[in-house]
Amino acid sequence: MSNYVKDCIALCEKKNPGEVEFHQTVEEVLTSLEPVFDKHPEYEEAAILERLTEPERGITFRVTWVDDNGKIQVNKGYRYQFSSAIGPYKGGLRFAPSVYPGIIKFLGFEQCFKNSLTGLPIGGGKGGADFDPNGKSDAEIMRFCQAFMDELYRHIGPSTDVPAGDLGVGAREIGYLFGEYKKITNRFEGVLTGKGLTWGGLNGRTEATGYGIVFFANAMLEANGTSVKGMTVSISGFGNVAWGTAMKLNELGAKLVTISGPDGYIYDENGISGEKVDFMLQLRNSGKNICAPYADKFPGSKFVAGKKPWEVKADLYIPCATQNEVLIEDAKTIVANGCKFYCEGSNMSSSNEAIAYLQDNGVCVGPSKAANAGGVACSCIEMGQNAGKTVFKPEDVYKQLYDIMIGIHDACAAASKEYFGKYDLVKGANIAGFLKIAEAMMAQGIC
Ligand code: 2IT
Repeated sequence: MSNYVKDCIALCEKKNPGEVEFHQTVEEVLTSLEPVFDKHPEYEEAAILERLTEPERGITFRVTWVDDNGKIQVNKGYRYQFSSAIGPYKGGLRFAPSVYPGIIKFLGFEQCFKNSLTGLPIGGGKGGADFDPNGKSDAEIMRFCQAFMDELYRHIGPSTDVPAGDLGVGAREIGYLFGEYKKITNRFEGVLTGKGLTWGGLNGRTEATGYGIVFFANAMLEANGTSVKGMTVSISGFGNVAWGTAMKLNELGAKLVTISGPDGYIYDENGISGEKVDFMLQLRNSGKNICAPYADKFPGSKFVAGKKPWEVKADLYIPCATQNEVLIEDAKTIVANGCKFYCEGSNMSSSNEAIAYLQDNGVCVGPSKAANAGGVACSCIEMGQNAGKTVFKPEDVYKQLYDIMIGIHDACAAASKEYFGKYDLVKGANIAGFLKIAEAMMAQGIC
């Protein structure tokens, strides 16, 4: 490894002690950028990596709210604004008990490269809170969102920073956050994306992430002489990303046989399609975060408690739940199952060790920062729709989304060919995403 890359990884670890998820993505991205610094020594002189690994701004704030029992609750809120080199900060908000700076920084750092890959003018940021929405009443969710926005509003704006949803933040939360922003600022503007369709939201945004993942995975398969049509596919999760992925897989003629939750996974040999896919939304809205009820509702399927779906034989695996859901032992299972294709849906689905094992054993890997960029790409289209005070048609959005995902695939493939002389979408995504940001930083001087 070059000294510059090695030193920057070490520096980041030293400056952000204990934030292991952030270290993981920085190591993964920086390591693949090595040949770029051989070709562009000026980037090292301009301290591009030291700057990119340090958020431009990080906000930590107290969120105080009152629960249904009248008890005062205090949570930690965050917004890390990583890079505004190519556009206003853009990225979701995650509400989950596991949220701490290491999670928000990993997501924010990844978001910079993902957003760059879309080809659209959006910088990178991420935020959230260590708040657990599961089991909370609707009124509690609303009070929490209002209290969260009471601080966040002063740091965001349509040309400054535009948050959206992530785990634990869906249409309902975006609604409450938007209502509070509007009340405080007296401005109806595109400050959040993922809004409802009657108040500025974009047709197609809800399913965009999942659809985009399948478009990307299919482009990867086609580059290898095959396609998802007729394939048996195993995915994890049952939330928004898994749902959109399931719909598009079915539409393109694949057979989906698994979904999963923190409680275990569902195996349905008859295929998860039609009303079974709709049922995923009911599971998500139950506020229980479990998938087991699927097996009670649909005879012929089975629930496997406490296990991950990777033990089911499939032609293509798409993790759609959360970070690090595929570890080295899971990668070994996937290889042992004879699978040749793996595409990340959730952000940083796999450990660095798992990716290396899969690739070393001939599995073609699609990285999340490329594959799931369709969500944020449509968020940017939503920003444009709001700025233009107009409404875009679903068919126009789907067409743009498709073109963007194919463009991302081709850009990753071209970058890996140029710098490594092979088809490696993992390295290609990092390089293609990085080059655009680095060029913008160089043009904008030392800041
Ligand atoms: O991880 C992601 O790309 C998102 N959660 C969506 C971000 C966005 O701004 O739409």
